[in-house]
Amino acid sequence: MTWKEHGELFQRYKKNPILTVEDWPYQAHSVFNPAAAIVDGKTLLLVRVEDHRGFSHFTVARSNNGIDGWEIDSEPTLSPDPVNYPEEIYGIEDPRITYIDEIGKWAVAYTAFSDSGPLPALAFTEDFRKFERVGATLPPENKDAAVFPVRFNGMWAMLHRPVSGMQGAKANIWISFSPDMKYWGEHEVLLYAREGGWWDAHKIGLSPQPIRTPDGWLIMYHGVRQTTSKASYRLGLALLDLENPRKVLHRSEGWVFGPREMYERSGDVNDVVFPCGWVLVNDEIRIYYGSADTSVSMASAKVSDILEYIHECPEIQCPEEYCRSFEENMGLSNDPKKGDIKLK
Ligand code: BMA
Repeated sequence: MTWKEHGELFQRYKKNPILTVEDWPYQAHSVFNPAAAIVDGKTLLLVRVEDHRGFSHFTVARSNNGIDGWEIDSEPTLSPDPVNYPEEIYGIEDPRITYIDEIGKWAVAYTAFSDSGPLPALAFTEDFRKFERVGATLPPENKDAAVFPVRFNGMWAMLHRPVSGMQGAKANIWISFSPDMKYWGEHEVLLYAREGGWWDAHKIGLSPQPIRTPDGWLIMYHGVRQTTSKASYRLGLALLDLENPRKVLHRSEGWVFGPREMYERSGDVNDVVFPCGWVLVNDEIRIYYGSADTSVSMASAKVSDILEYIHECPEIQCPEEYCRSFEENMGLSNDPKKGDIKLK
């Protein structure tokens, strides 16, 4: 059966979950939302581990085949350091890792849980043993950050998801730029949450780090559907222009993966699939995801299927549905042909 017939682009590994707290070499409550990369020929997961206070830290798990035989660090690999970085007082969460060739290091973007709410923070590492922190990159409330591996016109770029206190405001994915990965500016919305009945209405956020394909930057994002009884976290894709990542070329209409199995539907937080990392293995992309905020699972899709799929998704030219609320609320009109929002 092809992905077009069964409706989900990514296929679960049949022995999911691949890592649970029972596998952990020390006492913990849950293991989930891992970043992922291929390092020295092995699959490396930087796993979010929640302790019995409810605070999270990161621990590395390495495997030759990316499926089993995990070697897990015997103690936390990166712990919160609230003495030097007070924004980490309630822990560190949801890492995304990107190799930055120009500086020969991995950038680890993560959420620091401060006493004013979550915010994006950044650290670098060469070996996933020692880490140098940049610290907080943007103020709260903001999450789901990852950096691109290259500069655009001399500037580094980062995706992230600020949340506004304004009633009814949507939580959209933003892009920001920096000359040095420390000072971030030129903030603008990249991808809007949709409205009404859409699976990705009102709240979206980046999932794994952006990856470069010949056709553009592929990003995976989560959409949060709120119903009277629960929220469901599902996943969609978008393709950004290679030279100018501010430009969205294509975006999913339906989700490509969502909670279905028991280990995704029931856990610490029900109905959640939440990948923070993906890797390329031969001709497939594997996503490593937190299942129900409780365990780590894996799913994969062929690169050729992903590219075929994303090209069949609508071209995004600031379609009416994303701009309508601006138009109505702020006296703006849009010009969908040019992809512009213009003042009346
Ligand atoms: C998001 C993040 C994730 C979590 C998800 C579901 O806001 O905090 O860490 O997996 O909610 O609880």
